[in-house]
Amino acid sequence: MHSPGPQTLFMSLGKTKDIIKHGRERFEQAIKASGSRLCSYVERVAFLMDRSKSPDDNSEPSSPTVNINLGPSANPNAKPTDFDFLKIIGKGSFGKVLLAKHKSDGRFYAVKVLQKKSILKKKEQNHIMAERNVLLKNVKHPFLVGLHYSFQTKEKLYFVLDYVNGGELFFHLQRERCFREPRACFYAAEMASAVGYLHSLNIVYRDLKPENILLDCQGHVVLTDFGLCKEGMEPEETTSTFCGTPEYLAPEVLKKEPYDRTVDWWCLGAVLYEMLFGLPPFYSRDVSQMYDNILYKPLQIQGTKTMAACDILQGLLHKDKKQRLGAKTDFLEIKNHVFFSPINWDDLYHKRITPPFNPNVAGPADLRHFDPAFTQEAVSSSIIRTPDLAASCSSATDAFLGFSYAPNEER
Ligand code: ISQ
Repeated sequence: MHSPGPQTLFMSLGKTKDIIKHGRERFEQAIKASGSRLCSYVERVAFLMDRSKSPDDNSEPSSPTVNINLGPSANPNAKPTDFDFLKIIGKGSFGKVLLAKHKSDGRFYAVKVLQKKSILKKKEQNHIMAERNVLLKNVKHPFLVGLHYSFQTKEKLYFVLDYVNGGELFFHLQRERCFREPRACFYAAEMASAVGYLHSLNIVYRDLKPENILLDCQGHVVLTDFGLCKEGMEPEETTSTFCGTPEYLAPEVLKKEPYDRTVDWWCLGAVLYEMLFGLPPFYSRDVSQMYDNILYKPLQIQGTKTMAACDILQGLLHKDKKQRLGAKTDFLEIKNHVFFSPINWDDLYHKRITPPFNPNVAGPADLRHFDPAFTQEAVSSSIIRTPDLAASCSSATDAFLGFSYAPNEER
């Protein structure tokens, strides 16, 4: 079955040149500088927590023994030892994404592992877990990463996701500096299709940002990290709790004003701008200047872009969310914009449009598009023996190909 995946904290390759050095660090600095309240992933997951104790729980009160309602994706029979964990392919403060091979079916998966402890430590929100929970919705779309199933141990959550190995979109962008309009149009259309679908389920994605946009082996877009999006927002509804990530901050988010689904159209504009120009809109090396630019500086569009491209960027990156493209009829407005006139949306949805770029991956185990920092780290450092993993490790020591064990570290 397919439903949304959890947040991805997945870094891209080669963010070394200044022109492309616009990743997480500078935005994190930006956030610190601004004092904005970032509702972290921790908080976003916390609403899934059920404070009831596990039947087998006899540990200290602070132990992460809560059960989490994983919805229909929960597979009560699954366990970590079902997998051979091969490589780290993504990493964030709350967990890692591992390339894993299922021992029985021999297939490769991306398994996202989250520490319950780190989730609980930060903030607990006793939100009601009901149908409004994203994980309880049957979310399935060609450009959203598929969740096969999920399971939990005492300490961790595991999300068994499609393994997508065409690399991050922005890894390819960084190599090429910018994309021509038809290519940018194709990717933006696939993203818009996915975002429009989420909106139709009253899910606001919020996290459309470089590291969440992958390409599959054919070159189609796959968005990750939408499993814990802000959901249940009716069209007129807003929230003032910023739970986004610091890239592509919309003005209303920066100002800590209520935001709604139009925040996703701002983010789409930011991604499109970066695909066309090689840098995010309003970029400045000086973080506070960049903040100022987002809030007050008119969008500047230089170079030889078409009128259609200029117009859609102006529309999506409108500082006033009420006047932003998509504010009235949501995806329909985006779909009908002249920039997307080359797109047959039905063909797009059914993947009948040949992607403009083929990532040329040899097979499911081909890691060429993943950041060597992760894949090498897997070899050099990072296996941790927590109770959850001890069984997995002891039963299949050489299953962790390329891993060396470092007791007392976390995986
Ligand atoms: C699927 N394939 C590769 C990398 C991934 C990162 C996060 C979530 C899913 C993924």
